[in-house]
This record gives sequence, structure tokens and C-alpha cells, in this order.
Amino acid sequence: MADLEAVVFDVDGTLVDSERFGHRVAFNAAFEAFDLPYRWDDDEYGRLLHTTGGERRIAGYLADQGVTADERDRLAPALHACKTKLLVEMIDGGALGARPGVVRLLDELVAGGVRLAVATTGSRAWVERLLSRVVPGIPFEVVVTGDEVTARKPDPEAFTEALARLDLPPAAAVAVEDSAEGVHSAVAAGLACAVVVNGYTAGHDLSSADLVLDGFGDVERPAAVLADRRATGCAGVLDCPTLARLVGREAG
Ligand code: XBP
Ligand code: MG
Repeated sequence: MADLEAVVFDVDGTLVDSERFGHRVAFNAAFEAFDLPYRWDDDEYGRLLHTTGGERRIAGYLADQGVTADERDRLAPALHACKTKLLVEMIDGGALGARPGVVRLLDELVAGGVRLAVATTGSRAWVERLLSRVVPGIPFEVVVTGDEVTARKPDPEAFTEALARLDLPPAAAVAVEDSAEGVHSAVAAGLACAVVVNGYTAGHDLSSADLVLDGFGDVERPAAVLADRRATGCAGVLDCPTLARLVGREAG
């Protein structure tokens, strides 16, 4: 079996439960700041999440509301810039934290000499700030953000770019994701993929994921293993040996 040389993490919904408690709140505050009547509740935001990238998400929603193309082209970037500024304020104020078990897993990987990377469709304006706030001191060697790729997830480009910057073949690394769009992206890049679902993604079609859990788990409080398609024997704690058992998967 190949060695586990790197793990490539998604951020939103995976390292941090940021969609419900961060992005959604910031999008709504931006609508309010622009005196617009739109508000995204939990359920609606769950549906809108299938459009990755905040500006694209706003533009698609405005189109559904009958806003003209010219007006969308003006409004979507302005609203997104406002949303990003508000999100950064929330991050700086400590509104977001790592999901339970994330710090344990990252510490284990660092101790095991496994290289760390990020592949997200979120924007660089907040991604590194969030990481340094919620997992301070963790050495992410490569951080690929949505504004640096031409095609966002489910396209594989974010993961392919992360592997290129790590100078590794897909068989030497594993992706950790939370959503169907993320799994499609990782698998299309040839990576094995472990998924840790959250409230928004528990109902997603994750049939191409290798391992699915409902949390990162800890020995005292293991997560539920929802699928273990590579027979890792994971008992509810997503740890370094479990991820190592996923490497070497054949490109999908
Ligand atoms: C995350 C996204 C992002 C965030 C919002 O998807 O799609 O658009 O929702 O961030 P993934 P921005 O977790 O699959 O990377 O507003 O910066 O786009
Ligand atoms: Mg995600």
C-alpha cells in the first residue's frame, strides 16, 4: 500500500461549520445593508449551496427573482464584496470555530509528517484568515481558493491544482470533504475521499465517497460510520491510520 503523503481538506462545512453560522448570516447582512428584501433561511440556503461560489450563488438567486442581467452584473459583485467584509468581521470576532475532532486530526497528521493542503471554492479574502483563527499554527503548505481556479467544484480543478502545487500524484493523497459537489471534485481529480457530513449535506448523494462519517469523532465520542466502501475498519474516529488505508485508490 502507498504511503499517505498529504491530505487535502475542504474548508466550508468540513473544517468549520461555516455555511450555516458564517456565510448564510453574512449574505443576509449584506442584503440588509443594500436595503434588499431577500433573506436566506436555513432550508433555502441548503438548496442554494449546490451553486458553489458566493458571487455565483447570489447571481443565480437574483436571476430566479427576475432581476435583469445588467442589474445582476452590477449587484452580485457588490453584494459579494459586502458579504466578504462582513464575514471577515465575524471571523475576527471569533464567531466561527473548528468542528469537533478537527484539531485532533490535524495535530495527528502533523505529528505523523503528513503534508497538509486546502482546496476550497471560497475566496482568499477570508480563507487564510479563518484558518489562522480556528486552527492556529497548523502548517497548510498549499491553499487553493475559488478565485484562483477557472472552474469551481464539482470541477476537479481545485484538487488538481492542490496536487500540482504539492507535486504529488493523486494516489499519494486523500481528500476530506463534506458535500456531493466536493466528492465529485475530489474523485474526478483521482483522489480517494473521506466525507464528514454536516446538517446541510447529510442527505447528499455521497455514493462515490470511500468513507462517510457524521463527525470526525473522538475515542470518547465516536462518530457514526455511514459508509466504509474501502473496508478501512474505521470505528468512528477519523484518524491518520484510517486515512492512510484510503491512499492508492485508482483514479476514478
Ligand atoms: C464553499 C462555497 C463557497 C462558500 C462561500 O464550497 O461554495 O462559495 O459557500 O464562500 P466548498 P465565498 O466547501 O465545496 O469549497 O462567498 O467566498 O464564495
Ligand atoms: Mg464544503
